[in-house]
Amino acid sequence: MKAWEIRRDATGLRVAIVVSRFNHLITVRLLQGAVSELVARGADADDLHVAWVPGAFEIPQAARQLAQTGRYDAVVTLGVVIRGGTPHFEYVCSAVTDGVREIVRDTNVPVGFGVLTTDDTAQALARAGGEHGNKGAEAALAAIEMVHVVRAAKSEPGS
Ligand code: INI
Repeated sequence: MKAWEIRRDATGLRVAIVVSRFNHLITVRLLQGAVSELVARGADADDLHVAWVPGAFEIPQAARQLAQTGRYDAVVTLGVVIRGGTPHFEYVCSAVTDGVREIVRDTNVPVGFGVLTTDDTAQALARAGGEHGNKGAEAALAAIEMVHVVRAAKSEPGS
């Protein structure tokens, strides 16, 4: 058995980060987590380009546009959707998850998914640098790993 090496080095990577303003007190924490993770793993802060969008619903359009430019090794998407007791929650969640999945399928550019979908603000805060870690950092790390997986998969393991 041979396996491709797991790589988590962000040196030289150009990354677009799409972050929604809705629930911005929480999304800014996700952004801090994502940027810290990328820089800690070697990315140059000047190579991290941030696009703010109004809400989670708008994330896929901006992420697709950025992925299609060919200028970025990866895209990281960040948002917070909080259940408000209305069907709107389900629609926004479906739109953002389906939209991001389609970008990956259509462009093959790695997209880290850091969109929280929670019942309440406390759950979101716990996942934005609180007791359950930072989903923004996790999404950034997933994107870094996938850049290397996609590159490495062009050759056999160990080559
Ligand atoms: N957008 C979010 O990012 N989070 C939410 O919780 C949310 N809720 O609950 O409505 C939300 N709605 C706005 C939506 O994403 C669009 O920006 C809006 O509908 C305009 O197109």
